[in-house]
Amino acid sequence: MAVNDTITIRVDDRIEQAIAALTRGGASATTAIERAILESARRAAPAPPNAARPGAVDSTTLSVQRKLTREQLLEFAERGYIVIPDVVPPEILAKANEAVDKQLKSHPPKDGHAGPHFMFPMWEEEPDLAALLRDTEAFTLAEELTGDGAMEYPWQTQIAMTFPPYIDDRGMPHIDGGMRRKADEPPRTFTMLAGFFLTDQDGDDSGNLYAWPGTHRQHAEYFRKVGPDAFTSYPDIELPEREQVRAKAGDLLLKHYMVGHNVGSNTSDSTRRTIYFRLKVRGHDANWREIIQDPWHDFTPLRPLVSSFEKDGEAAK
Ligand SMILES: O=C(O)CCC(=O)C(=O)O
Repeated sequence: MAVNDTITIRVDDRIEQAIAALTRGGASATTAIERAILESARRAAPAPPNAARPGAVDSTTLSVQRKLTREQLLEFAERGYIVIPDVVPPEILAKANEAVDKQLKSHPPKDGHAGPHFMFPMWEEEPDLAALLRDTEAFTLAEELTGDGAMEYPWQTQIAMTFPPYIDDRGMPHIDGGMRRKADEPPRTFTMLAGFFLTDQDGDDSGNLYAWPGTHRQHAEYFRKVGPDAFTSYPDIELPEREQVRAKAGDLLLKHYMVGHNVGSNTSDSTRRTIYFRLKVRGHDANWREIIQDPWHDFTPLRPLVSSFEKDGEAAK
């Protein structure tokens, strides 16, 4: 071929998607390739025996590539949230706690404060918090609910602390990002909340998130009835019994965006620490009206599973 000949290369869409998935979150190409090699080695590794807790892996090596079980997928679809044990290895957990200590120095609560204290560092500002999502299996597990390569890393982190003693007696959930919004502003919806527990919350009233299971489906049904623009206040639904989300430090919560939730009481003798990330499927924002009426809009892999409990119109489209 002569030097000046032109070669036309047609880049396959799938290659473009793979490159986008590898370099998302601003990773350099080298880091992305290293990550891909590690991930592929993890997938190939045989699973060691592990009898600690159901679904647990060896958290010191994280040598097993975990998959959500069919039961976990069904539980997420039906109840709207799951807790996956032992996702964060101890060294990543320790560094995340140090990052929270650092943030507390610059954003301390008032002396004697009791109750919730939230801080919202940017994703790039606290790499040791971003590592919870990026350097563990968490993001891959989350994408089992939405499809591989479907989501992007978030731009912000939430540090949620509850200083004891605190009793939350509101008795009501909320949905993030829409309540009390101005009608001409779009709500700040997202796909899924990923929560990392930095402290044990395996008993009651230790700052556990309150969740109202199944309300993602009830809310969607409500918005199908009254229209999505009614999302300026809490939907008028019959609430199920509230639950306290129980987990140990190092566990991961995956919660459907539309599940009603709230800050929980902390009558224990220690401060509760949880880190949240609000994850979105690419292109999510343009579709918020459809999304709040169809709980499976962003959750393509769940659609074939939901026929056992979906009602009229809730079906995958
Ligand atoms: O404190 C928590 O864990 C929940 C916080 C919350 O409800 C929110 O940020 O929307």
